Amino acid sequence: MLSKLAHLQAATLLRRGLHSSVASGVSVATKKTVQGPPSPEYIFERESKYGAHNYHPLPVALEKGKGVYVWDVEGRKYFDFLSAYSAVNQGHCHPKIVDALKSQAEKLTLTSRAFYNTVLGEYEEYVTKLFNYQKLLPMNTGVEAGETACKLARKWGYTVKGIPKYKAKIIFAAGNFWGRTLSAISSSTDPSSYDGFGPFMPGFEIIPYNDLPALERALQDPNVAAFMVEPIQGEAGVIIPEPGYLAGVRQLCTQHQVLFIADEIQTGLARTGRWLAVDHERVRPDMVLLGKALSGGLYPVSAVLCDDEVMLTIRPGEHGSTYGGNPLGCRVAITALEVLEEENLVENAEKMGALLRHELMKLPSDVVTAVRGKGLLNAIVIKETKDYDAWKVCLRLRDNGLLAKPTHGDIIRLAPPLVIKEDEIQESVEIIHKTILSF
Ligand code: PXG
Repeated sequence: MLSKLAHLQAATLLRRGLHSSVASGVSVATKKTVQGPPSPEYIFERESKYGAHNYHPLPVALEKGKGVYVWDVEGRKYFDFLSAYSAVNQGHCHPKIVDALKSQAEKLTLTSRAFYNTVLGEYEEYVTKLFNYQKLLPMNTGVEAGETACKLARKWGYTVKGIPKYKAKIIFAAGNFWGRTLSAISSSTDPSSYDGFGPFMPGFEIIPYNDLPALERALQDPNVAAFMVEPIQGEAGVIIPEPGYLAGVRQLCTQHQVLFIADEIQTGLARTGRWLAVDHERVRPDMVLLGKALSGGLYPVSAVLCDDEVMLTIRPGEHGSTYGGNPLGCRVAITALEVLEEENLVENAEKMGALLRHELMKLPSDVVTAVRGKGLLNAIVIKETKDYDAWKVCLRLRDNGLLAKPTHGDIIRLAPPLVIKEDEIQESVEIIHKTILSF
């Protein structure tokens, strides 16, 4: 019986074009029999051979994570200073969130929205009360939250503001990043996002970031329905607007009857030392987009928050998603938010972030030309020379036990999970110092 099963498995692997020796631990890359998990080289090569080449990962093959640490297949331990682009704010494999996922997975995972489930309403009540909005619309990925916000803004524009049919405009800020769908790249100013993928979504307009006069000019057009903006631009390299920008956005949007959509997918949920990054300026957007850490890295969960005036413009059948609002995702999200509350991760992000920047300021300014950030969303700018650049710095950080990823060539984002403690900040800063001084 067993050998028949093994034979069947081997046959399946071969049908998939995978050599059966893969399963028995023979490395295609090294052509050597390996004990235990496959070698990093094998993992890199297999992904390259069978997967699309739409990413350029740092060469490290991870197998395990716990809190602020991850381990590679050879047992080497690293500080994770990317946190899956701020999705694992609660730390890797948080035991309380893992338990919630396990027990809900054994009960009910997906019903679709054709029927009610016991968890969705509980989740919607919890999140809307936490953030003080009347309604929530559940989706899965961040980019779907952005798409949802654009649809809501257009519908509101036609049915409430009175914009002539199909004339609605949405304004975005240059340098924005909200995902990879055709809509998201239509608002992008980064050629690596949009080049080769046109034609683009009509009705989108781009103005400079952190530029209130430009916004004021754009809002003169009565067909503008919304302005969608990140309170701090994450992917652009942790770009922090001038103090007063978000308050100015709020004021201008109110004045011109335009919806202020805050994309808090990377900045929200305690990352910047506040529940939402807009809280730094005590402003209340008309729509808030959440994702990433909403599930603590266990499951794709995203959400749009807004009030009835906007949310109820979409009626049954006009929007949705098979997995959106599923009980497994909702249970995970409730628990992920509880962890942020119970472990005071807002306060910890604020405190540890200040300490991290204080230490990073001591780096030699001929290599590190800028240090910036809020809470635990930080970046350093590396001066590029013929001998080194941000990619090389990240490779050496990896060799010294810390994982980070460059963005835009010369910027390294430093954003560890928010559960990081003071001694761990000190230890990681020592790694960063040692690495920078080695150049
Ligand atoms: N908004 C912001 C501000 C983001 O940073 C998204 C929306 C889209 O989220 P999803 O879940 O659709 O990826 C993001 C995503 C990556 C990557 O390739 C993602 C982000 C930043 C850098 C890389 O995984 N942010």
